[in-house]
Amino acid sequence: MSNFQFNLKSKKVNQLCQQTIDILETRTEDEVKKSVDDFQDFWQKYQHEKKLSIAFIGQYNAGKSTLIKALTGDESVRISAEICTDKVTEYAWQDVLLLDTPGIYAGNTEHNDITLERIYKCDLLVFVVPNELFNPQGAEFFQKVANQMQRVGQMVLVVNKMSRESGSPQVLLSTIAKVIEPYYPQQFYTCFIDADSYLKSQDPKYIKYQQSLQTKSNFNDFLDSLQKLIQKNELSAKLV
Ligand SMILES: Nc1nc2c(ncn2[C@@H]2O[C@H](COP(=O)(O)OP(=O)(O)O)[C@@H](O)[C@H]2O)c(=O)[nH]1
Ligand SMILES: [Mg+2]
Repeated sequence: MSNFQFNLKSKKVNQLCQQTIDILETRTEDEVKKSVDDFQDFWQKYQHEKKLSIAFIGQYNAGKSTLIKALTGDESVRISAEICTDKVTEYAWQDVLLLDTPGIYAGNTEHNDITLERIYKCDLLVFVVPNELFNPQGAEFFQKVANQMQRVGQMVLVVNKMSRESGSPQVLLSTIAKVIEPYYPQQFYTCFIDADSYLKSQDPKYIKYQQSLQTKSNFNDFLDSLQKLIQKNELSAKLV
């Protein structure tokens, strides 16, 4: 079922529920009143729970956690050059729920499956690769998410660590295009950033360099990509 059909169906269900409630609310029998109250309790909670969720996925060590920390400013986000967690962790960012995943790495099929299961339920995805781009597991994982899970149009591709020796985005884009065939980098709002520079720009210790760190981070491009993706998917995302 396409998202569009899903939206229409969901709208119709909402309308039917409201009509039924309107009729039932005119009834005075205790049993009916209780059912209406129960339903309204449930409905309120359900509406409250409906939050947009975005999973950060990709290779481990690509900078997924750094990116989440840069977005949320949450000090509890763990960053490490080692594999530091095999769990999916949730962080609140405004009205959005961010999921930090351990990332995909070789010889870890069980945890990779856990990650896959969690991201199935997420509205949108941010796929992070480092400036060296995809390793073989990363490329395979990307294809799995785009192809098998059909998440094209719901995913941003972020190339992180651009402050390192990286080559120009133009050159990187042509390499990316080969890996993600038959798709194009533009379909993934591909952006080139340095999350670590943005994180530093938020640190009072580096206040003197705040502006230059922010420029170097190119973080606004990532925010733009994310904003476009949220706007494009807003209705369907909230209904999932
Ligand atoms: N130079 C540079 N290093 C980064 C950047 N982002 C993350 N790192 C470093 O890469 C390592 C892994 O980062 P982390 O966010 O834990 O990666 P994750 O495994 O994808 O969550 C850490 O040592 C970070 O400090 C970046 O934008 N630039
Ligand atoms: Mg991490």
